[in-house]
Amino acid sequence: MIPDKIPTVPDSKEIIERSFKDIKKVQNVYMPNFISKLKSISIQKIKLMESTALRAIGRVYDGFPKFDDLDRFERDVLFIMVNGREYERSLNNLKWARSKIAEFATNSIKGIKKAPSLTAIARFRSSFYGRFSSVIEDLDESLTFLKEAREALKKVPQVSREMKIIIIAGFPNVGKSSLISKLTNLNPEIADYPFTTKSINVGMMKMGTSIYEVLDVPGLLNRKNHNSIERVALAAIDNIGNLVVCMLDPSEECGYRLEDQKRLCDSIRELGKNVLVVENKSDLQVTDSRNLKISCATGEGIEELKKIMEANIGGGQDKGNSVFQRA
Ligand SMILES: Nc1nc2c(ncn2[C@@H]2O[C@H](COP(=O)(O)OP(=O)(O)OP(=O)(O)O)[C@@H](O)[C@H]2O)c(=O)[nH]1
Ligand SMILES: [Mg+2]
Repeated sequence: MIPDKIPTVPDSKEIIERSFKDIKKVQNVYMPNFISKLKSISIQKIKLMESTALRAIGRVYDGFPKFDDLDRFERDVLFIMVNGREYERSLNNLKWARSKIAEFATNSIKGIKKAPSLTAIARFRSSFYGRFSSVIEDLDESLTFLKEAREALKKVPQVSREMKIIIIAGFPNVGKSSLISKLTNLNPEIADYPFTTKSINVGMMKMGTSIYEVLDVPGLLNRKNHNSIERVALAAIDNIGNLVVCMLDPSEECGYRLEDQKRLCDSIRELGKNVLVVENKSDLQVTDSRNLKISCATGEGIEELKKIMEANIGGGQDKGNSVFQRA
C-alpha cells in the first residue's frame, strides 16, 4: 500500500543547516573545570546534531514505501515513472547515512570523553562536523531523486482492492471516458481527439447490492514499444482487472481501423484476462457481429451492458477463462 501522506523531502543543505542551527541551543553552563565544560558542551552539540539529522532522514526513510510494501500494480506503475533500482538505492543510502551518523557521533563522543586537552576535544568535534556534513552532502542525489519519486507516488491511482474492478480499455478516442461517465458519477475529460485521458480515472458503480470499481484507462495502440502512459494502462489491465471491457469503435470515427482495434482486444485476452468486447457508437455504425452494441451518445445498450458485466465479473483474478466471444 502507498501511504496517503508521503513526507516532503528536504535537500542535504537544509538538513545540514538545520542541524548546525540547533547546536546554538546548547546552554553555556557554569563549570569550574574548563576542560570538563568544553567536553560537556561538545558532547551536547554532537548529540543534538545527530538527533536533528536522524530525525530528518528517518522521516523520509520511514515515510516512503519500501519495495515489499507495494503490490504488483503499485510497483509497476511507480517503476514506469521512476527507475526502480534508483528508488531502492536512494532509500538504502538514507539508511546507510543514518547508521554512519550514529556511528560517528558515538565514536566522537567516546574520543571527547577521553581527550586530554582542549585541542584534542576541538579536533574530535571538528572532525565530527566534517564527516557529518560530508555524509549528508553525499545524500543530495538520493534526496533529489526521492523528491521526484514522491511526485510519482502521488500519481499512482488509489484503487481499493476490496471491490471487484472493471477496466474499460480500448484504442484512443473510442469512447472509454464517455462510458465511465455513464456507469459512475465521474465526469472525466471527453474530447474528439486521441490520448485525451493521460492517467487512470477511478469511479464507483453500484449494481444491485454490490459496488464495483470502474477504471477508465488511457487509450492503447497495437505496438511493441508503449509509451509510459500506455504502460500504466497495461499495468492496470495486467494486475488488477477482474473484468476488462474492451471497447471498439466500428464507425472508425476515432481515427483507427476496426481490424487494429480488434487485435488489441485479442492481445488483452492473450494476457489471460476476462474480456468483454463492446461496440460503441451504435448511433453511427452497427456491425453484424455478436458483440454487444452500445451508444454512449444515446444511452442505447448501457443497461444491458451493466447486466452482462454483473453476470460475468465473478472469478476474481482468474486467468485464461474468458467466457466471451472473440472480437
Ligand atoms: N457519435 C458518438 N460519439 C461518441 C460516442 N461515445 C463517445 N463519443 C465521442 O467520441 C469522442 C471520444 O470520446 P472519449 O470518451 O473521450 O474517448 P476515449 O476513448 O476516452 O479517448 P482517449 O481518452 O483519448 O483514449 C468524443 O468526441 C465523444 O463525444 C457514441 O456513442 N457516439
Ligand atoms: Mg478518455
